[in-house]
Amino acid sequence: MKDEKPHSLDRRQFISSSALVAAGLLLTQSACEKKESDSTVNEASFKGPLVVSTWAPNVKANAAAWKVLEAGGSALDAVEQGVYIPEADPEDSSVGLGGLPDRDGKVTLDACIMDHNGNCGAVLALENILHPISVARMVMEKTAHVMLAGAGALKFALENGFEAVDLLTPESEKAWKEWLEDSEYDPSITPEKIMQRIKESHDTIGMLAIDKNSDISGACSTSGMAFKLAGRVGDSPIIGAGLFVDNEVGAATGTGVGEEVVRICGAHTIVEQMRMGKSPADACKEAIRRIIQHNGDKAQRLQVGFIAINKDGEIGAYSTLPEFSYAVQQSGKEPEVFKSDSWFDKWPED
Ligand code: SD4
Repeated sequence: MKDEKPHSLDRRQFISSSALVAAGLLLTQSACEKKESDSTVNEASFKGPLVVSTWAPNVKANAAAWKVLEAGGSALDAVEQGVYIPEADPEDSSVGLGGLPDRDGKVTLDACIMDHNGNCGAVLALENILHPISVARMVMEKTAHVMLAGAGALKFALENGFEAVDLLTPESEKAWKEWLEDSEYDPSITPEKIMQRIKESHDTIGMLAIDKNSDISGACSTSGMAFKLAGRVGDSPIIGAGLFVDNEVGAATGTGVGEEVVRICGAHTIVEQMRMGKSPADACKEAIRRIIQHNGDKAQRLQVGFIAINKDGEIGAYSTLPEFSYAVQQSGKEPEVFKSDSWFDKWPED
């Protein structure tokens, strides 16, 4: 276990994003150039833009969000456009098209979005829609509700001009059929499996952005835990768990075993910790500490990672286990990728 004090931002492990791009965005140990870096913008009144996403491959998503922000667009538009990238990527087996299905072979998507006014919208267990994040935004903007689930969410999407598409790719179907052979479900992903997923460049996207007006928005999109029970919903579409934005304080989002995030109201906990004065990194660490406390030894096999930003443009992250990465883009800097500090120094051996 690491010392109680999380590393300050300038001691974070830095991964050159240009190296990642050159390596086809594969995050491997050898591609991880560890350098001293400080991507913090410590100004009294921080003016964006800034965008931060879970997982290294989402430098591509950040680039799409950055286009919107650079042109003076809103953080809300930026996070929606950014999240489109993994949602439409068939190679990303944790989000949108090509997402791994539930144990009945159905791809069911969870997504939510929240803006600087505290408006929010979410879809849960939505099938056959390429961009669940836009349906979540439409729930926010065009209904009196916050969440729509399952068949109702699909009906709403189709009635509002979204097209039905088949999201199960041949690769995901193959993976599901292989899984059916022994049908074991273990949310405590083994190191090999998570390394494989990282190498294959995918996992749930949580994205936070600050625009030129200093307004914050966030979005989160996932196909959820692979081979989950039909109807299972994780943290990602739950406002306060997978995502929370408070324009006075900051925002947080996460990835990993959603049940653990829901149990501690992860993103809201982090924002409230920042409100009480903690840095984003310390606030993320406090949320992780609660997960560790609930789970005892079992926590050593549960990956959860959080990212957070505050109103001053400070960025922080923390995870239960190593290998959680996040991507950052901000004014005057090249896109960057960092490895988060983690509670445990290594994955268990077996
Ligand atoms: C879930 N938090 O459905 C999501 C899964 C995830 O990377 O983040 N995978 O529980």
